[in-house]
Amino acid sequence: MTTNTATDALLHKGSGLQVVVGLGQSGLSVARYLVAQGYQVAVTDAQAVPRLADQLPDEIDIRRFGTIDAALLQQATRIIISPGISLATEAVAAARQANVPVVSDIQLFCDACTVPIVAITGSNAKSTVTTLVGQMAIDAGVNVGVGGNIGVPALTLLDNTDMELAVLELSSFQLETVTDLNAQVATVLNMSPDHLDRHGDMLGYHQAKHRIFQGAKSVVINREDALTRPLVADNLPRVSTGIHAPDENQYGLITDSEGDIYLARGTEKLLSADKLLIKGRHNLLNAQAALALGELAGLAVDSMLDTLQQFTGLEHRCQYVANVADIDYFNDSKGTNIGSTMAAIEGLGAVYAPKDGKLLLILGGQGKGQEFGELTPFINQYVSQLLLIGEDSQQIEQHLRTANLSDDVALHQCQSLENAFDTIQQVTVSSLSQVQAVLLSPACASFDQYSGYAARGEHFNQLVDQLNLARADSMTTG
Ligand code: UMA
Ligand code: ADP
Repeated sequence: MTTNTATDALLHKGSGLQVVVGLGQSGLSVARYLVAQGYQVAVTDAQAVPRLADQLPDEIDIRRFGTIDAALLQQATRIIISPGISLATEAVAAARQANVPVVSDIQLFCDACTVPIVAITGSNAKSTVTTLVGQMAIDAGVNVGVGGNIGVPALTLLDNTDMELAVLELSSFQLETVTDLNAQVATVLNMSPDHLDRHGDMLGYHQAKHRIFQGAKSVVINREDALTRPLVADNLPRVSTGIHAPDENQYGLITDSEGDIYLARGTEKLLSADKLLIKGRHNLLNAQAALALGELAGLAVDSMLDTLQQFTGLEHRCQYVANVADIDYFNDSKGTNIGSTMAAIEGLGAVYAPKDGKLLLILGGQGKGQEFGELTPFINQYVSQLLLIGEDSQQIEQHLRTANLSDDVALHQCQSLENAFDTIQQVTVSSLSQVQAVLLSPACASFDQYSGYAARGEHFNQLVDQLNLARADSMTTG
């Protein structure tokens, strides 16, 4: 791959000061990239001692830490903002007001990238689908770079000069300052409320996500979610996904007379759903999205179907942990908004309901301005025990009760996961609870109690292990 912004390190000398705001993973990648391009670069971060400061290139001598330096931002020719920093931050808003352009690392990436881009956003399933498409490309023999919100800063993909395809997971934060991403294929997988504390309302969130379609050459849409359709560019090649039987040129599900479900394209059955290792209706949609994106990026169908049959899913996403005392434990710590938690309750609830089983659901953390009442119908149908944790647990209870939480659902305020496990032991003693599965799917961010969803999920797994050991001990001593 060649890059548009080429190798001459002197090229951009004298073109003004580039100010990198936020020195996390993406800020560091931007600073390194811009220095290599020959720009004059300054960095500012609200932390007094940002963790990555000692990894900055020596050429950067303007380093303003401890507060985002408003005066520095006013001197910038261009600001490159990190996704975790809101455009409403006072110093940033003032610079925008003064007409200083503000872009993200993703803008720099797409300006420089000369290979086709598969661009993936959505409220949920981004990492799952991004990983799948990346794996499909590898298995098809394509030299692919996978990055973006998934944890690999996009600009670092440019280090691979042999890259033939870039697959990007993009968050609304990364997209809100992007113009003309020019993806080969772009998708919004699904839309449900998230990050409303940052975007103000659903409209702001929707507008940010839909910037992914700017300049796209083709699109993948979800037929059952109107909010995933681009509002403009109706003439672009598009392939759709959905849970119903597909028309020509669409992906969908066909159920045969035996009740067996198949992934299908048009009238052609591609693969029995039983052959997938990832379970639940939402994962059938994810598989279709990956096939549709891969098709529009030029990958061969047979190879993609092979990949699908090998894919075991990602950790902390409806991950089966263990069976303890006849109860299955599932870690869905990555369920950080109500859309993902609905999918988890519905997907797993439908597995246990035919056996008269109910779920014990652990919910709560930082609520991010969501309306939790929307979960109530799913909880009333599939959950018998509801355990609330985290800083917004009282507010969550209030939302659920206002939305007519059933009296058949026993609600416990537990504050922490440790307390929740004490409660689990008390309430599951009686078979009257009907609990056959414990599901951690918090619908909330974890930052009130953990460094991130992975730490929360690992803590859950650890508590399940302890429970298992305690039970094994009591069986030997008893
Ligand atoms: N900072 C400030 N002021 C603020 C907020 C942050 O100065 O108001 C500074 C912090 O002190 C820190 C730096 O900014 O030094 C952190 O920047 P960042 O929060 O943008 O984090 P990065 O390390 O650059 O990681 C970002 C994404 N983080 C966020 O969007 C919050 C990562 O997504 C992404 O993987 C990475 O870039 C590489 O592209 C994480 C995420 O949580 C996984 N994403 C959200 C999600 O998935 O829901 C959107
Ligand atoms: P993201 O990167 O968008 O957060 P992940 O693949 O990490 O997506 O999954 C996040 C959460 O969403 C997990 O709890 C997962 O079980 C759930 N999930 C996965 N696919 C879907 C889907 N199609 N619809 C709703 N929720 C989903």
